Amino acid sequence: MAEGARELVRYENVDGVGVITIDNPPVNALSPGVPEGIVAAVERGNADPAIRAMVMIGAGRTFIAGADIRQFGTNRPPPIEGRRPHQILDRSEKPVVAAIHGYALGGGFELALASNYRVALASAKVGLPEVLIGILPGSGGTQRLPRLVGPKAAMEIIVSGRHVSAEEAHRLGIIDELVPEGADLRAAAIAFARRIADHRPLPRLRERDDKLAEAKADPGMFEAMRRSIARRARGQKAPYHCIQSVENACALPFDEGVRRERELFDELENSDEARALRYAFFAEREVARLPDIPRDIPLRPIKNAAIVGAGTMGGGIAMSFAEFGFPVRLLEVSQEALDRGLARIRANYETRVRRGSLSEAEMNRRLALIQPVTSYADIKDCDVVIEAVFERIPVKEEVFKKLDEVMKPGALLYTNTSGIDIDIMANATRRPQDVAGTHFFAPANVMKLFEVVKGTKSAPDTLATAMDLGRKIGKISAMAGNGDGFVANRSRTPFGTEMNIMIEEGALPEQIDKIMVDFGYPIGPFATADLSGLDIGYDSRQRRAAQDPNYRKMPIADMVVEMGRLGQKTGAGWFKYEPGDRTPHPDPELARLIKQKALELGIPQREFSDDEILRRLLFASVNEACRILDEGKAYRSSDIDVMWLNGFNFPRYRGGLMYWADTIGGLAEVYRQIQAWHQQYGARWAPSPYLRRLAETGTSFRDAKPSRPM
Ligand code: T1G
Repeated sequence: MAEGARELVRYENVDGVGVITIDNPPVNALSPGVPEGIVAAVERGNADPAIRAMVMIGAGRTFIAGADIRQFGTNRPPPIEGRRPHQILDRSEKPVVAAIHGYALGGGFELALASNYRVALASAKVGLPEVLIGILPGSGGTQRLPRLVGPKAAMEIIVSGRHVSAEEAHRLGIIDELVPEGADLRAAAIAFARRIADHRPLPRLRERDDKLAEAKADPGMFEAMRRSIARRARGQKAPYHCIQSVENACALPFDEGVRRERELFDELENSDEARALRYAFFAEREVARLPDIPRDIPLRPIKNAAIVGAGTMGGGIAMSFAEFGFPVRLLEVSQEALDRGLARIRANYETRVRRGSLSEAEMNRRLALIQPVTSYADIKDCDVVIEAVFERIPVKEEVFKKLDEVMKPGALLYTNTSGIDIDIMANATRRPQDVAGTHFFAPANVMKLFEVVKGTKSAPDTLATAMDLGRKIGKISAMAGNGDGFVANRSRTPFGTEMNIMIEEGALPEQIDKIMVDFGYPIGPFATADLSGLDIGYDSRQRRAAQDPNYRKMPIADMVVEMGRLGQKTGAGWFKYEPGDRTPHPDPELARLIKQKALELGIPQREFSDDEILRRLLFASVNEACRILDEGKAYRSSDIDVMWLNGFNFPRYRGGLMYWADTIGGLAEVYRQIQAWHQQYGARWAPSPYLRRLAETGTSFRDAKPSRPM
């Protein structure tokens, strides 16, 4: 090890137990030097006659979180077959105990599986999340886990990529001994190692085939799994390679299965989907970096919260806080509205309990954290309050005046507004520095995007605390500059404009929806509008038309609403719905009325190619995103991608709106097409100067530096 360089892998003899400590902050990833250190340490323990057993443990906050994802896509040297850590562990003559705290994920979990025993702290989690970054476990995980828990359970864990709690892993037989929270894991693992030091034969998963018999009894399990993931795995290869590799484990000798696993891995590492998913992974970490606020700025403590407004959004926000253990007071001045809000929350939980995705005990734990109140005096001591009342300026101003009178000094006053100028609420108080936007996306307890909006006077710690709060309630926080629609909704608005205009020009909702579902969206944009309710968009269009004489009306979209077709809630919107069934059905009667209206309006009708529809929708938003970046309302194009992935269900395996635009032949092509539509359609398609500059210099969004911080 170079002089002075920190030892990535330490080895020490603790009374005959060789303790191997991996020390590669922040998450003990298997970066270059770590696998080599592990191999050397295991071989050293085997060669040392004083050593009877070994313990492998992580320094810092976790075991090993997996291979170093940053190494993927680089032309790094291939592993030396036979000398890979999991293969050395397989050959160890002395028992190795993996001692797990924090996370054992990916390659880290695979090394634990290649160890003879596994002990874990009760709060630890294990998992094989490789599929989430477009690859598959490449160090024997698809061969060992099925031998430990059976192919069916293994496939579910590998194809979902989910984390498995130590308690569940212990039930499944993955963890041999649970170490109570707060106990000394290292000491417990050393004691365990002493107890089993002389047990022979050493348990090696490569030698266990009994659980694989499950596949003989149920050979259809692999096809069944392929069918069950078809919808959400559209366009992706990794989930299917995962299934194939588990199927290989049941059909091939162990070493052959490992060899095939490596081949399947090599096919995926540099696939478009793996590159895009790696990009998304790092973009969702980069988004937390605020260039103009110090990373170590002291945050305001938040031990409890208050929500003003028990409507759909207020209730969903309260559920987010309760899910992560925050006591939350839900304020509605009218008892009747409060009761309705609570009933909606309880109904939501009861549905999930019925479906088995939430235990009764967990539901009750969360309900106990939500305290309904009807007076502002009841929330005055809360550390943070989030206003979630009607999107009407006078109503919000009134709320913030009350909050200013009542809330303790230093309380954070956040608003969930989806587009009203934050400064209006801030200026209704004498403490604008404590005010910022915290914009949730419906349904608030489900969607991960948490848009933090900067008011002119928002203090840095007010903003930094909001970003941290989002993470603490399971969201992905992204900073947005103030302004109409902030960043996420503002970048999405042109998509909505173009979809409505293409309907006027002759496209049909079902045609546009199919193209976007084939592109990878879970449901199409018209079906999504039907789900949220068409009256919301209608009201907002009428408000804009009243404020702005140049606002382009959407006569056909308005016609649909004026016919009383509000979407699923009225059984018909852009599509028809059977009672109790959410499946959208094309409506020939509506198609006829649309055609008739378009003819009345004298709008020339024409056919559309799939590619034109896709580009009309997404290029419109790319152009608006460029305007946003040029105005300094977002720090990075990748932040906008994080918003589209977590706020609008943009298909993750395509990386994000801006990442996708980079990949379809360069921004010059995007710019050329937008210029053409500018000629054809006028002002709304005026190309952003930011886009023009990138196109002319051949710069991608990924390489572009933001025009200026917010
Ligand atoms: N490689 C490189 N950097 C990583 C990393 C990894 N595997 N995991 C985390 N980081 C960085 C991250 O970018 C951030 O950096 C910092 O660590 C803290 O992360 C052979 C091939 C472990 C649950 O997919 O899920 O093994 O921003 O903010 O919220 O079969 O990190 O500080 O500069 O996320 O506490 C499989 C990915 C790899 C796990 C912790 N493993 N990591 O969450 O911290 S493929 C994974 C996570 C593999 C084998 C295959 C999470 C976490 P920075 P963080 P966190």
